[in-house]
Amino acid sequence: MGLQLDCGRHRLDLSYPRVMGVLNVTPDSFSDGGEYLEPTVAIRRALQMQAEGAAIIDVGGESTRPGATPVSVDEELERVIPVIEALSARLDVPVSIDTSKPEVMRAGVGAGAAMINDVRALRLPGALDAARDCAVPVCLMHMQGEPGSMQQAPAYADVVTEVLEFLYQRISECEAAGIPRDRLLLDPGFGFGKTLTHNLLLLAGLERLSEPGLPVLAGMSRKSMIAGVLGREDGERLSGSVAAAVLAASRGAHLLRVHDVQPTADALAIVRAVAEVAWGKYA
Ligand code: YH5
Repeated sequence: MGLQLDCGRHRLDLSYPRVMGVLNVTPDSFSDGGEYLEPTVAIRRALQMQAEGAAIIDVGGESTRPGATPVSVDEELERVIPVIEALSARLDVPVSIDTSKPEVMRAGVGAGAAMINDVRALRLPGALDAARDCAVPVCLMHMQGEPGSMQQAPAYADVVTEVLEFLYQRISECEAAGIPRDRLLLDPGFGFGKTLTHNLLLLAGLERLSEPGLPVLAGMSRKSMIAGVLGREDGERLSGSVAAAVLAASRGAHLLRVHDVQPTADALAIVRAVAEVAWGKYA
């Protein structure tokens, strides 16, 4: 048995690449058009993603896209808590809460969330303590700058090394705050304070993110880096997103955060099958 992540009453088997399905409960998100504000609609979509092979559903109420408006604690709670309550009662797979706010972490885990996904890597005041008290796995993501301004002039001397150094720093802050290391996942934060070239360098060098020995999460689905390579800003990003997920999985990513679950799960089944024969499991 390979890597297993303990998520309360759930176990997440990360011994082969798995899909995290994105469920936005934001009215201002452009990929999903705010259609998931209604809990009944959110539940239907989450059940569909589960049936399509998602191993975990990521629920987020704060849009962190470039230029998105900040959301108050109360607004974020109103958006995500009813959805998390409904989903954790109905789904067979765990739910993660995509938030940076300590109050939302506590309420989300209280409502049944089995993982915290924080694009700010527990840097907001009180977030380390909240995550420690919640006692669920936490994904630490790298971001340069803040969502409002992060795409203005991203700069690195060596993007892979700097992202890795940031994540090592966050791991040690977590350990100092009493969060056990085996509860952490790492994410390079594609699109968060990075140019297209930075994003491609991170994907090319993703294997180095396994150096700390923690599970790696990658989220490139429908992002501008996909459109940037294709040279068409708007339009179809599915094939590009699936290709990026395959490349990340083949470089050791354990969890792929995606909007299009079925096609990604199919593509990852091929990665898994090839990896398993290459390990000599069936030779
Ligand atoms: C991530 O990478 N991303 S929210 C812009 C898009 C499309 C999608 C321009 N939360 C991540 O999905 N959590 C988000 O088109 C995340 N890793 C983790 N752990 C941004 C997003 C998106 C942005």
